Amino acid sequence: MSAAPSTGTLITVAPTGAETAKADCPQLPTTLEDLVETAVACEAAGAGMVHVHLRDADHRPTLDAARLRDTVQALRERTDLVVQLSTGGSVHDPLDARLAVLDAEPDSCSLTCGSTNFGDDVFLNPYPFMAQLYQETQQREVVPEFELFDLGHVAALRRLLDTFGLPYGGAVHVDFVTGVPGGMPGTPAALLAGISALPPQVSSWSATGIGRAHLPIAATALAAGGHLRVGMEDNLLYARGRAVQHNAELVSRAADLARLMQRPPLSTRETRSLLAVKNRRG
Ligand code: KMH
Ligand code: ZN
Repeated sequence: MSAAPSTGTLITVAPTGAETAKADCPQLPTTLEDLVETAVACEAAGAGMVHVHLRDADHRPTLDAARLRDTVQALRERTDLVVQLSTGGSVHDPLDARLAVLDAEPDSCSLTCGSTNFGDDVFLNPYPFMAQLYQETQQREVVPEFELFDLGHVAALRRLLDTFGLPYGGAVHVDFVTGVPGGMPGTPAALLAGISALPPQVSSWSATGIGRAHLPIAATALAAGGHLRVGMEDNLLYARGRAVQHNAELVSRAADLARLMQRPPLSTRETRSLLAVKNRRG
């Protein structure tokens, strides 16, 4: 394993995602007001970073440039969270619109390290797209979070780092997204295989499990020295038969688990230092 186990836990909240319809889940935060309220509550509950997907006025996924900018600004004004914009968007978003997300000048952005079958769809990430996105993050001083949905993505991450060097800031943070139908399974064994394949440049890693993999993957990540991503992008059930009512519930539970494991949540200041994000707050 390349990354040294951390004494604290970065908790990333992914509150919305692009897959769940508002009609199916009225408590999903889809407006700017919802998102800011969610971010404030999740920061208070122990989150250090927010992974953001936007919705339009009809609650559908959007990469609208003005909305992205307004959202980054609002989250910076109302929270101290590291603001990470998704460049994955939805499976229907074109690659050029996904690259343009960086125009909103987030602290961090996601960068998925390969294509994945995604239910009945394909989440497309050809290597030239990844390479261009990565180099743009370096030029624009945005810290990428490398998203790994499959073991092959770990090999592509190694290729990116060996070819283009370290990200802006010098830290390499990756996030295992396990349990997507078509990606690596949401099992401890699969996560541990991914961790053991990480290239030596990786300085920290987190993990999330989709749906019922959420808790087992969180427990495994904590036990193995990693960080956590939670949120309604990944999991809509708090327990069997009990829907998540607010993302802060998932963050609170993750924070409790982290404290129980003697690895309390990192503050936003510690999170910025771990990820080596640029200070864009003046
Ligand atoms: N919505 C998925 C197709 C990311 O945010 O970068 C892609 C995704 C990954 O959620
Ligand atoms: Zn996402």
